[in-house]
Amino acid sequence: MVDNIPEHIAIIMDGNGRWAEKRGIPRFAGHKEGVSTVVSIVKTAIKYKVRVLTLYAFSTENWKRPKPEVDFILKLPKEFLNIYLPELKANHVRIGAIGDMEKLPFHTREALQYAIDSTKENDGLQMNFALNYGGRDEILHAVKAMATDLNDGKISIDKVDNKQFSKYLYTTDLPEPDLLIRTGGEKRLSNFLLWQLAYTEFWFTDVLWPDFSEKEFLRALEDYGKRKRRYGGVDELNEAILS
Ligand code: V0D
Repeated sequence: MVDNIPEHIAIIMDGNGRWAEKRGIPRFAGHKEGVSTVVSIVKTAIKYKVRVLTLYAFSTENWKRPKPEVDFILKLPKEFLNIYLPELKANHVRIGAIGDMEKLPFHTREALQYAIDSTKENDGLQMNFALNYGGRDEILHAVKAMATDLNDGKISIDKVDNKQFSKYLYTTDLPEPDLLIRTGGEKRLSNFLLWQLAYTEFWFTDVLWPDFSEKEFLRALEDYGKRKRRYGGVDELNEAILS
């Protein structure tokens, strides 16, 4: 039994290249296999009534990879959507994106924009892809947008607080993640959702993303269900001891 299902799950889908290298096949084959994991994890998320899923698909640092690998990765959204968009729509999925879309190739943006537009009325799982996303860039982007509004007199400086500021982030209107999962063995944030993860529970696994199964996903959900979240306060037992 899995109870206390997180409302918003963020995932760093790491280990695709290494998965392929271990098999002596090209790295792009690992990315392709990673797409299958996305499909299976989305199905599981729908089954367990997760409200929001945010997947780290392409970071601002990923441009440093060899050009053929980057080109291949940036074709995946269109390929994915050509096959799965009808099924996602049938399941009421709403697609969103976070990151700086302007630097992405036209074919990537076009496929993504179509998916966003044609699912915007859906009320099922909100599925966000972080594309050309970097947490520090996101914060800078928000600061600049807010400074412009301050300058134009649209907001006043004494009304600026955490809530107000967070409206300028790419994640406007999204709840903060309850659970962050990172596959592939690394235990770091790699510039993902820096502001939004302030109170999020972290769960790490050595399993590489192409091998990340429903069973492993449920382990993360079960583990999360057992944790007590305090948001900087104390839990009831501690409160009783301290008083
Ligand atoms: C590569 C593992 C699906 C991570 C999964 C452009 C690395 C496979 C999408 C996708 C990627 C994005 C937007 C959308 C629909 C699907 C995707 C990228 C990488 C970065 F609307 N998989 N996938 N996007 N990989």
